[in-house]
Amino acid sequence: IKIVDTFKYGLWRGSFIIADKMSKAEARSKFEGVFYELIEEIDAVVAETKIAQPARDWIRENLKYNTIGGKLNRGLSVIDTYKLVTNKSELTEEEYKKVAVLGWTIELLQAYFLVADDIMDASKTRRGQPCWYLKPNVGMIAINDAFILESVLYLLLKKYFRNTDYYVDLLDLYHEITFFTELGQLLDLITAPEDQVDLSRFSLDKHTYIVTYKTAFYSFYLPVALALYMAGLATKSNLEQCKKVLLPLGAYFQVQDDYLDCYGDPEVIGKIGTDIQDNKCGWVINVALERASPAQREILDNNYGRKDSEAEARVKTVFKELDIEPYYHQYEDKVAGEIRTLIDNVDESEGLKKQVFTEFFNKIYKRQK
Ligand code: DMA
Ligand code: MG
Ligand code: MG
Ligand code: MG
Repeated sequence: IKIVDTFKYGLWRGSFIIADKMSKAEARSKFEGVFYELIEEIDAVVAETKIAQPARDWIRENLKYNTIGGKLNRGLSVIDTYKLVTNKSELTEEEYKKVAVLGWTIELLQAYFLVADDIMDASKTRRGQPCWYLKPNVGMIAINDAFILESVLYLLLKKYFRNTDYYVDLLDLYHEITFFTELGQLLDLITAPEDQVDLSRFSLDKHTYIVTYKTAFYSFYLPVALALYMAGLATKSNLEQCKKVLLPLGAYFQVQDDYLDCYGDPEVIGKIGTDIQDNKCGWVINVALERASPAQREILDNNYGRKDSEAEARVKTVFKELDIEPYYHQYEDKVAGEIRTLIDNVDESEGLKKQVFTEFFNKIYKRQK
């Protein structure tokens, strides 16, 4: 009897897991479907300018190549958060489209940052394909293409939110978060000069500033804040509480990104790591610096930040000796505990839900890509 029960339970649980996966895949493809509609809507606006057809085609290609193909964590979180805080499991078509558009505006912001980031980081691949700026006919036109991706986001905000009472709040939020991301990128870049390796400039404090500004604000705070504005729940207290949880969560996400840059499988993460050769003030090197002996420190000083794969391999050998990998797994558990405490302390009295944060956390905990 026990065996039969276990079997039945297994089947029941198994089908539950499959159903959950299917609904996630469905949610994703429904969201992706909206983007194909948006490409047509954007093209119609571009056409009004009477620009030549090749430019229209170029913009469509830019939109497709750079906006689609990612994990969609940010965009989907806007929809998930909106449904949670409004207590609606189903949305009308019109409401769904609107919140999905809001989700796509973050994906466009992300596309804009990534096209530029890949040029600045001299990256080779992104989402399993060559970086846009490396495409034979693109090159530095990619800089203008990045600007266009950003402009398109405002075009969509205008089309869908111009008549709402929170339109100005959305614009303000976008401008502020974009500026913060640029500040993070600035510190990331000037802490990693190409020809002057000076590891004494690095520190975990500096790293925390970089990752909070370049990643956490736009990837974690922004999706939830957007959903709260649309739900009419963007009170001062709710927004402050979001920051308290989502900035550390986003910093953790960028620590994972730094770790995966060195230890992830390029086939899985869709990009080839560049941080060691780029002299980046990432999480891995900062931990290594805290643990290195004088001899190991000398190897790091002489090999970090060189555009040379043998030097990169020597750096990785020191990382291996320093047991960075097992330390990272301990660190993940420690951060998970801290974030759970932050979530437990969230005050739900103004309509915010702890579940918004637990879902976001579950999306990224122990991620491999
Ligand atoms: C990226 O940091 C931050 C922004 C704002 C794009 P990164 O260079 O580590 O990202 P990636 O590893 O994806 O190139
Ligand atoms: Mg990069
Ligand atoms: Mg970068
Ligand atoms: Mg990275």
